Amino acid sequence: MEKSETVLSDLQDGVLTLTLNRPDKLNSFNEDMHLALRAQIERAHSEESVRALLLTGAGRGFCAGQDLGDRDPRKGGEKPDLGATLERFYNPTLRLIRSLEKPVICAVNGVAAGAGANIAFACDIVLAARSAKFIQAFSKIGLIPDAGGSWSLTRILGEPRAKALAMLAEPLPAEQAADWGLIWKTVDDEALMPEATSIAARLAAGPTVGLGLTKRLIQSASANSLEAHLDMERDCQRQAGQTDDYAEGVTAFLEKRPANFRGR
Ligand code: LHQ
Repeated sequence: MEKSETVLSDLQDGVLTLTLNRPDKLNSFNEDMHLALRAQIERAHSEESVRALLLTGAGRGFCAGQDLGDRDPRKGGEKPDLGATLERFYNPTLRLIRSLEKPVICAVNGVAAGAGANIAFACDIVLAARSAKFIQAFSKIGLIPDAGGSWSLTRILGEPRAKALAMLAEPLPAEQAADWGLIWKTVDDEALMPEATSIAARLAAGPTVGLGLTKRLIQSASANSLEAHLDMERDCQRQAGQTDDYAEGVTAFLEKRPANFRGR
């Protein structure tokens, strides 16, 4: 595996696997990890050879959000501008994940807290180890759920559950998160990476343009009227129908053989 210290990256068969790698700090974000993660997601945007992204964490945790040791209030000084931190680090990463028109799979290998949980919820297909848990830790330190959390929790769960999770900051077990539709599914701990890798490999061998357009449509659905959305489906289907992968998919069906998609 290629090493960039705080984020390990490995590109194989179209799957770019990114491993958050500050295990001693439960992969909490410092500036270096923010920048390394963003650079790798930008790479996924620009490199045609990347056809799926798989995000996970090293060690026993997935990600504990912001590194709280980075800005120790006991050291005094001016009060921090956390809005600037979001603008500079988290928000660009969230936008990059959501706008990447390739599947983003997240394998939550352990605790996901604060922004760590909400980055997971921004991914397309989220699997979690059965022992993992999600914590909206923000209220414990006087903050609001960021990294898109107050948006995604409310959209997915509705106000009652979103408010309770955010205000109480109680750990949500992975099984419960799956039952509530916050994630795709839980798997036995030892099966997490094999299963996530297999899903990522399957999607990386898929019709990338069609999958990307599917992501665009589903993410736009709740903000669109049905009228506007039907038009958008028409336009996306027009585009999908002009890909080589559509021709290959239909040909493979007619020839009763597996399709060999090229991602274009
Ligand atoms: C950590 C952290 C951590 C540093 C574990 N930082 N070291 C955006 C804008 C700007 C600023 C503020 O934040 C944000 C977004 C956010 O994400 S705010 C929310 C920040 N995250 C948290 O509040 C979670 C803090 N962590 C925890 O509550 C616990 O560590 C959890 C529940 C995640 C896990 O608990 P345990 O399994 O009991 O592990 P632990 O607490 O013993 O942690 C293991 C080590 O990791 C430990 O270090 P040590 O040297 O004592 O072994 C922790 O200090 C360190 N660590 N999270 N966020």
